[in-house]
Amino acid sequence: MRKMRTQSAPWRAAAVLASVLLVGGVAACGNSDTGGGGTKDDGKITMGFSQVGAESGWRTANTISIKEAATAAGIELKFDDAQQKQENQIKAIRNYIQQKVDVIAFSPVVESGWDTVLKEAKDAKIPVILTDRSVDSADKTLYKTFLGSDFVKEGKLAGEWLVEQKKTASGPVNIVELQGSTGAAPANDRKKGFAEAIAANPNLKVIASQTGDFTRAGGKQVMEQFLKANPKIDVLFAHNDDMGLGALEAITAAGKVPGKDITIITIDAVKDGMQALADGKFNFIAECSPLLGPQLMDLAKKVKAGEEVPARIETEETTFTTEQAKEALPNRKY
Ligand code: GYE
Repeated sequence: MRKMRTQSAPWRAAAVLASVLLVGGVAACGNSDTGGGGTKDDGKITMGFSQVGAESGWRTANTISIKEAATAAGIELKFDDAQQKQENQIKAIRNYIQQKVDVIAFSPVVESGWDTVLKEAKDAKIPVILTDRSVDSADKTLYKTFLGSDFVKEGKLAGEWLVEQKKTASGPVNIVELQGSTGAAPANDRKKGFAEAIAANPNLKVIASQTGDFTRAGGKQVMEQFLKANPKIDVLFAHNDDMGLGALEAITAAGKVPGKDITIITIDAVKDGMQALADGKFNFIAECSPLLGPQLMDLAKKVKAGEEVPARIETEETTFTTEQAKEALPNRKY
């Protein structure tokens, strides 16, 4: 008894710590109905963000946009790079749940397999915002909103441009396709949109289609194989600029002139891609904007405040020909 009243110094310290944790814990439960996961309600928002990786120029620009926008919005950002692996993203999301962040945002590396971890976030009352890429979960209550591009539309715009270019072609037009990362929404959707558009002209045929993982190295390597296996390639459709840029090296090494012998269509419109387009090495780019940071931070504030947000917010984008790329390049931010 006596011992209990006159605690030793380490015991006292432990008791103080325990009560601090307890108070923190009680406060943590206090704001759950605002949609926040339960950090102390000091008005400050903490966001846990799980990024796909650092596979492309697009991704680099997207990461910078998110970090800068968080600072500008006064949001504390916990950031994790998943290196293009779903298991790393699931681990990061579970960490954020444990840390009781206010909002979780992530760009899912693939579309499928998210229900369990999203359910865990929902049970912990931490709102989730999907950004850039979406998931195929049937239960739409597992996340608050999806902010990003319409990838089917991007693929369609790429295909429609080609249909227009080749409308007088009398013989077969052989197309090779460099797909994005297997299972990723932009890879699935761009493939679909492009295929739908080129179906308008039976002369247009995809003779080979393989993933280059959205990287320059992947684009180069797969294009080398395409060139070896197919003597007549008229068109390359690459699901992003980086794979197209990698493919340029393979095409040049094979003694062909990119943009002339092989028409090149890509998606993204990052600076290096736009430069290739302005130089006539690429022929057409469908834009995909990576500058999602400011909108994401706005959404985080709204969901934390318990406000309703639209289920889908689409990014505005355009397309570029060589002439348009020359005009746009000087003001291109990424
Ligand atoms: O097009 C590609 C990146 O998800 C829209 O991912 C993004 C895609 C982008 O690696 O360059």
